[in-house]
Formats: sequence, structure tokens, C-alpha cells
Amino acid sequence: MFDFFSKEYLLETEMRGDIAVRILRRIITIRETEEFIARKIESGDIRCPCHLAVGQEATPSVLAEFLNPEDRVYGTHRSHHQYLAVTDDVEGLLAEVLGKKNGCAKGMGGSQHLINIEKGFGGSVPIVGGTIPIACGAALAMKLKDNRSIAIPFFGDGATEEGVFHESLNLASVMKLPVCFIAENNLFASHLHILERQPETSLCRFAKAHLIENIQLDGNDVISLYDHLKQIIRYVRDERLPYFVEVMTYRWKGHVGYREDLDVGVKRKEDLSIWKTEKDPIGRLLSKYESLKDTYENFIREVHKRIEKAWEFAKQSDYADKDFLLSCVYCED
Ligand SMILES: Cc1ncc(C[n+]2csc(CCOP(=O)(O)OP(=O)(O)O)c2C)c(N)n1
Ligand SMILES: [Mg+2]
Repeated sequence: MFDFFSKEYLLETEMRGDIAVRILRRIITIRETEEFIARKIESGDIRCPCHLAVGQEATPSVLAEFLNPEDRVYGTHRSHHQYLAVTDDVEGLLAEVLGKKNGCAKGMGGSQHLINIEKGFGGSVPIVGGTIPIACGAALAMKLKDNRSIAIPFFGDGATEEGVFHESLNLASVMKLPVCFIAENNLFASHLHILERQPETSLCRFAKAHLIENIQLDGNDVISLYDHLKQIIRYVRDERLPYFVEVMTYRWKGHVGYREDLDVGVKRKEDLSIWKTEKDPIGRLLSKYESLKDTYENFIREVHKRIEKAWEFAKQSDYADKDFLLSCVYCED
């Protein structure tokens, strides 16, 4: 195991207040945008399938502190939170879920195909595990160019059941690629608990099998995430080696859509109420930083106004026109 307590990589114990404010702003932007989208799905205004990430906001919100402009973050079918944390593009996300041409994928992708290269989001795709090898390819390019950039694929616990996940870890290990794998272990893949699919809940064993440094973190504890991700990202960037981070978290909504999925035959009711209270990343951050409570109220008001404005922008945007759409399709004469 890489030693984070060694002299070179001493953990910092205090996250400064201004950093906490920035992270809180990202978390609130994600939480409120996701809840807004949930209401619009329920009302029928949004018809694109959306896998919401309420409850999973903390990890990407902290990660965004340590990114360089040339780094590339990749997502999955559930990526609104990663997209917003990296890009802060509420407008592009809302227009995209409405299929409008001002959307971040020009209205061609919807919720599951988000992209914003200029701001460091390399893309998300709904094929489970699909972006893990893409991130390895990006990391190989970064290595060949000999720059200091890194690639960061996010994926769920379900993706570790895909062959391509293991091939990617092997490749990253053997080729020494600057990839920070981030597994969001929310304990479910659709409606199946991890213990119905795997012999144990922890995913770090896969990294160990490929001799990749790894750690399991509490994905809802902002302060611990800050301390660890700071060192881990520095490690991947400086050493040009892969690292595997497993973050334990939980989604408040069901697999897809606005409902909580308490009635689909899975044990969620008691667990969900704990994750929504004592394990809520926002409540935990505010309890550590008393002074953030006023800031929190102000952010909520500010973010609501921003979301309403972004929604109007999205609604008023046009759909992509036919000529443009056809120009994106490959066909030989
Ligand atoms: C290759 C592939 N197999 C199956 C699916 C259907 N599918 C969509 S999401 C999902 C569950 C993924 O679970 P996980 O990776 O844990 O992510 P989470 O939804 O928990 O964020 C499945 C099986 C798919 N999209 N792609
Ligand atoms: Mg999962």
C-alpha cells in the first residue's frame, strides 16, 4: 500500500473555510438541480430518462478542487453530479435533458451522454463500464505527450462486473497510466444489492489483484474526502501511476426517475432514512463548519434563481435542425 502518512504525503487535517464554501456551493448546485429535474420528470416536462445522483454529490464536488484544465473526467449513465461539479454548467445540462441545441451535447445525447471538453468533462455514456477504457486511452495519450494531466473515470459498483473494467485496470497497471479510478459504491446496480451479485461489498480487492494502490473512503464525508483526494490526485499526477478510490455512498432516488424506489422489493426504507439524515453530506459538512449555515441559506436562494433562469433558457432554446443532425451522421455516398 502507498503510505499517505509518509513524510512526502502527510495528510492535512484542516480544510480552510473558503475551500469548504466552494465545495458546499457545488454540492448545493447539484442537489438542487437534481431535485428540480426530479420535479420536472414527475410533472412530465422532462421525458428523457434521468438517473439522478441526489445523495452522491460530495465526491465530485471535492475532486473539482484538485483538477487542472487539461485533466479529463468521465462519467456513466448517472453523471449529472460529476458533470456539474466539473463544469458548473447548469444551463447546458438542463437544455440537454430537454434535447435542445444549446445543450452540452447539442441536444443529441440527453441525460446519459454529457460532454464538455473545454471544461474538462470528457464524456459520459450509458454502457455500464464504457468510459473506463476511454479514460485509460486518454491517460495513455497524456503519458505519451509527457504532460502532467490525469484521467478520472467515475463508475458504479455494477461496472466492476464488466470484463472491460478488469481489462482497463490491468492495462493501467502494466502500462503505468496516470488514471485515478473512482468507484462510486452505492451498493446497488439497478434493483440488486451488491451482496446478491458479489461475495463481499468492498471493491478494493479488484485493485489489489492488479497491484494498483487503493483506498476505501466514506464518500459522504467532505473533510475526509478533501484530505485524501488531495494526496491521491497529487500522487497520480506526480508519480504518473494509477490509483483506485472506492467511495461508499448511496442514492436517495430510485435507479431511474424521480421516485425513491421503496416499493420495488429491495430493502431501502430504513437505510435510506439513515443516509438522508446522519449520513447526508450537507448536514455533516454544516455540523463541522457552524459558520457555513448562513452561507448555506444564501446559496440555496441563489441556486434556485439560477436554476429557474437556466430552465427558461433551456425551454426557449430550439431543437437541433435537420441539416445539423445529418451532418453528424457518417454515410458514404
Ligand atoms: C453493458 C450494460 N449492461 C447493462 C446495462 C443496464 N444498466 C443500466 S444502469 C445499470 C446498473 C449500473 O449499476 P452501477 O454501475 O452500480 O451504477 P449506479 O446505477 O448504481 O450508479 C444497468 C445494469 C447497461 N446500460 N450497460
Ligand atoms: Mg451502484
